[in-house]
Amino acid sequence: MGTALIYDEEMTKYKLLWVDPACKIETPERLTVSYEALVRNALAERCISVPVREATNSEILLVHSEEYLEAVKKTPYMTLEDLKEFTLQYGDVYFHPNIYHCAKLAAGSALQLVDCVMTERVRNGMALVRPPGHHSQHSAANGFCVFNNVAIATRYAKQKYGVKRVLIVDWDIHHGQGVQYCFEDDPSVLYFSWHRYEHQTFWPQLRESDYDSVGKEKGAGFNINVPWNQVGMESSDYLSVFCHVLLPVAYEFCPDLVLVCAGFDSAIGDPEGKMCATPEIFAHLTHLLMNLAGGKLCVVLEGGYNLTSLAQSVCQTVQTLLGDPLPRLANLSGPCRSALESLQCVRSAHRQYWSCLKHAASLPPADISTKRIKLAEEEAKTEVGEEEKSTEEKVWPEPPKRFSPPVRCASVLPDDVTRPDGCKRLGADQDVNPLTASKLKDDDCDTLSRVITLVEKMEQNEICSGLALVCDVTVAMTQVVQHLTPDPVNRVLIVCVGNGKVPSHITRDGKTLVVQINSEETEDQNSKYYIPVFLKKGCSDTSGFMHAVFGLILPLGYEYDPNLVLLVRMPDSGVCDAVWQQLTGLLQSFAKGHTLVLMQENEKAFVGPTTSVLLGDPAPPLENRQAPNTEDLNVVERLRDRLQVNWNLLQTTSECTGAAFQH
Ligand code: SS9
Ligand code: ZN
Repeated sequence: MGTALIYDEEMTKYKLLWVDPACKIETPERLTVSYEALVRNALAERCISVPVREATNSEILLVHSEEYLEAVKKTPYMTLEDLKEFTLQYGDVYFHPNIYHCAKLAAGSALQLVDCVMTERVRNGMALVRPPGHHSQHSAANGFCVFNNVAIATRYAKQKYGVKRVLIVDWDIHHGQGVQYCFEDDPSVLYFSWHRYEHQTFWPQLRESDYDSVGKEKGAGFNINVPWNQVGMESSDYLSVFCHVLLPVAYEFCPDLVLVCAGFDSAIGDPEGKMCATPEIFAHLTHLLMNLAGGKLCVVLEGGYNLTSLAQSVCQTVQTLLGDPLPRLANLSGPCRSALESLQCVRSAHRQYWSCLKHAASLPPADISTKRIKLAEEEAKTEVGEEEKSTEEKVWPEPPKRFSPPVRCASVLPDDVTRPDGCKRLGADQDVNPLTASKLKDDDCDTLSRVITLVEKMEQNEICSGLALVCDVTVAMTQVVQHLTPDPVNRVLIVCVGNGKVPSHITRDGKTLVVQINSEETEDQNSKYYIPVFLKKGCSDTSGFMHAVFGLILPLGYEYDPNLVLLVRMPDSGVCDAVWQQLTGLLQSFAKGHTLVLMQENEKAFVGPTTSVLLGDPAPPLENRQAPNTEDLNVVERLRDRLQVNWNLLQTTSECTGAAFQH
């Protein structure tokens, strides 16, 4: 199942015809540079090219009023003067004789994408469109947007395919207020947006873009706003919000379809956003959404006004949709103080709606709003100086080419286990380095030497990921760590699922990071590098387990930045298939996808589900939508409290005492 790419040159055929400094950044080149970069990087040819179509009147009317549609319909026949005047009734938008046609194609592109994904002709896809959509409203154009492409696609998916729950992730740097207004009272659509806000001083300067607009009536809790109150936010800030707000809530929501309002004005170099996250972050944001909704992910372009940054970000996104290994994100600093403040506010505003946030810190609302007003005043005073220093252009290195090893997944399996399709079996003789083999004197010698060979081939980038069935996972994990740790560049993240002792020469080597999810208490409780997560029902509790994945494993993994992930399935772990597959999929965020899965010989039944995920198939959705139990939530909370001094990405409040704050 492939990735759809929807693009048509026709959507480059309108532009600003008069002088308007607010609109001059929205140019036809935005689309041509994005598409040309996909062609140049041989990504376009790997996608399934899907033709555009016009959205019909009735499709546009799913979101917009008849009066508005009729008014826009007249624009192709207007004179320049009429167009200028028509434009004046709306904010930050321009009209052109061909924009109505393009707006119908942009909305139609989003619908084509939904059709392809829902009928399973493709797994996922991206639509490169102009004009964007997320600011446009029932009866108004706004912020370069004419029709609300993603909102129309959402209603269309619900109507045509009976989709029950849609998640909209708006990672554009502007608040998609048009999308918010459309679904404010609708609990079947979860709308998430982060946006430059600066205490309501940044466009569109709406009170309702703040964190306390959570949705209305039945839709309360289904609108999540993350205001950025400072510019210069980095990858760490974005990842914190994904780990500590969006992902836990999204998994609890359990969508049938995910749509992305994919604006890349949230990337470094953008003149509007003024943020500092490098284009590689979009590879990760995309990947983190790819295991929701069984992989049904439709990415629709919104903003992005630095042509270099835009093209690079589009490539990162599409390459991830295609399933290539992710780039490493080195030296993540942890979230800045202002980001933590926003995070804390959002989590506290939503704690009453989502059980995964039940234990989030609660702030007295009065206190927050006083702070908001006070900070807004300070902001206003410094505004002049701010404008002056921001004139220098940002520079950043071009994202390195993402390399796909010739073998995506290799296995070391006993002879009686059938090798899953697409997974290379590591042969006994020719592939094994004789030096390695001779070092091991064990009954399990042959298997273990093949495991080491697999690790070596991963180091040499000949193999991306691997799976081995061994007679003792603890022995195998020890061998792998001993093989790798002497080299100072190697950092191994071990994720242990289930009970059993991890040898202390691993947990105490001061280097290897071990996270173990278990139901038996272990003695070591105070180390930076050995993190036992004691859950009451152990790995068999889906919500508690996933809570630990988002709140601990993902942020720790990002900050640690391993070059190998060892995923160890302890005997009788009790973890269910879907949870195991989700974990396996999410761990591929790290170490360029170099994950080695170790399982006990008798767990043959899990070979198929594991390799399918290692080969890039999405994990099945977690249908069990029970609330995690209070004790487990507490355990994760306490661990975060203890560890956030060492690991900045675990922070969720700005009132932390121990850690040093960055930027
Ligand atoms: C110029 C103000 C431009 C409109 C931005 C619309 C972006 C749509 N400083 N405001 S993604
Ligand atoms: Zn934008």
